[in-house]
Amino acid sequence: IKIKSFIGFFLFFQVIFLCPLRSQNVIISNTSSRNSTSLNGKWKYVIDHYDAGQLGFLPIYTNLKPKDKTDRVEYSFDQAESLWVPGSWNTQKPELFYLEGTIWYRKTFDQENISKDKRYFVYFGAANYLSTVTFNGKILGKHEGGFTPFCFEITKLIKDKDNYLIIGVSNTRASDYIPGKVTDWFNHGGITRDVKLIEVPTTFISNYFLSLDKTTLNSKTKIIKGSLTLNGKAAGQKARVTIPELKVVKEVTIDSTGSCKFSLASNKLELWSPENPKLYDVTIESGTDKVTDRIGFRTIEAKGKQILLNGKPVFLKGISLHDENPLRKDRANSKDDARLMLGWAKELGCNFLRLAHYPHQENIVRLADEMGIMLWEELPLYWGIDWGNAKVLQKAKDQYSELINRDYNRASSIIWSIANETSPSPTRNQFLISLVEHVRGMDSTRLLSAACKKDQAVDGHPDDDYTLGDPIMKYLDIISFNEYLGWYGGLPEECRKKTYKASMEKPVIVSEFGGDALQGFYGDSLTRWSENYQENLYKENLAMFDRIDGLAGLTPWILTDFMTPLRQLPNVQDGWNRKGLISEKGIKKRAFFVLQKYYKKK
Ligand code: GCB
Repeated sequence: IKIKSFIGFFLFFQVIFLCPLRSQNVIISNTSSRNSTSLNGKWKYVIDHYDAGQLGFLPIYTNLKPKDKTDRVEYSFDQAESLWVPGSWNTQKPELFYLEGTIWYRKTFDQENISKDKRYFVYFGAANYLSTVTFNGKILGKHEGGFTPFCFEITKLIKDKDNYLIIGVSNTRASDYIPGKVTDWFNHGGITRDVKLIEVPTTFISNYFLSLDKTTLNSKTKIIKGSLTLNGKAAGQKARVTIPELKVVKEVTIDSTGSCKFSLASNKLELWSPENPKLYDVTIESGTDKVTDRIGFRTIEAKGKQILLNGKPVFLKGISLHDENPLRKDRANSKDDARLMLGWAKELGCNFLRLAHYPHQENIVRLADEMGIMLWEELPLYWGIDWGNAKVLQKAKDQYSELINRDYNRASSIIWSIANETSPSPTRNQFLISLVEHVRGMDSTRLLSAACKKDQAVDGHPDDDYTLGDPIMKYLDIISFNEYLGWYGGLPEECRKKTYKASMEKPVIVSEFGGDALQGFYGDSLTRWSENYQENLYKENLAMFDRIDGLAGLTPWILTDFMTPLRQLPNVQDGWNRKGLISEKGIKKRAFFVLQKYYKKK
């Protein structure tokens, strides 16, 4: 009997946990303008090394406590230690540094004035990678993907006292995940971005998309096209969109699908650009709900070999970066972190950033809007993706939808990149073409690209004249490629005899180049790992890329040194990729000034 009941218990939890509980399909965009309570701070945690909770062996999420002295409960949140949220767990305790597994987090809270006319949601800016979200002992669902936001409704479960939100987060790597098993960045685990309790009316503004109609770019009267979606009983409900500075007020009626489209006209619209990052206060109201935002309007196009911002050619003076604050050795998760990175990029002379290799925190995208820095955003479709797996394709589409829903209204974000360094093959091409269709179907206000791989010969490049011809480029607006001549093959002086040309009439971005240098280590220009080598590599590479016909921008690899278990050369790397132009202590290397000078002249 005992065995039977154990098996029954086990199967019950297996069913609950292994069935593909997907996250609720609810979108609440622009959460900073919502009525919310921060759930950041200290959370109690229980480590689950064998994934017993995720698999259903141990019902950790029920938050059990022994009822009396005879009772057996094999975990305890009450006696557990705490972790800060947001923040990856790795650098908070030495024993968690390389942990790849599951941690269950618990936050308890009281909620006064619960109203019957409101709905309540728990919102996570991001948790890496697989999350099982539970509230007051009930499983709400799972979310997969380490870098995009998700939320779950708790309206029927919330109480005025002793609520407990328990989330199991696993950062275990797997080949059918995005990213796959091997990356060149640190696998920061846990709840890495803000957590909020959001209160909205029963019918609320879920999301809205506003953009400049590009056909009116050269007209005196410019048109802003928009759409807006409500969640709840919305059909027939009125909504109002206001841009006070433009004296624009529009009343609309929500249709039976819960959405509506509209257009706004203005003779006075100033366009957003790096020189004039003009943002307008926009208010959207419906019923008792009201959301305010600051939105810029611009167009971005690829014409021939040029990228046109608001109809004028623009050269993208960029740099790549990870969403990590090297000084704090954690995922970036605040406005301060964003300010630090964008401050360095500005100092370098950048008007453009590649947010590699996954969606970065929303704060940096919003700050880029304010500061006038254009952005390339991407998903971790990186080395080793299981291209033939239809489920993986669906995951990629879901992650892209979450990202577009979050950032559609950000004028700074001008490029969606669909992959990094992936080798052409029929299954990979098919996967990416399908993703292109998905992304274009949701958003026609940005350009598409992919950081393509340029196959490297181990001993340098046999061909001096190289044609960029990845078949996926046909489906994209911009041709981008990563090139490590002088680092992974050849010495920097080889750059002098190389040429690159695109196989299509499209603008070209060099999406990566670079080499490692240990800050403070000097040698001559041939001494590997020295600042001098990196400095020379930058000079030679920049001169080489300058010869590309149609060069429209560069995002060298990378703004700062970053954590990665892949790089362990003692006394040089020690767990850091050293291709940064700035060290993990915040000190600039020589190559920083080479690029700064180059951008000054451009
Ligand atoms: C690349 C990858 C990037 C790596 C870099 C390197 O091509 O896209 O993620 O960190 O090379 O340093 O090797």
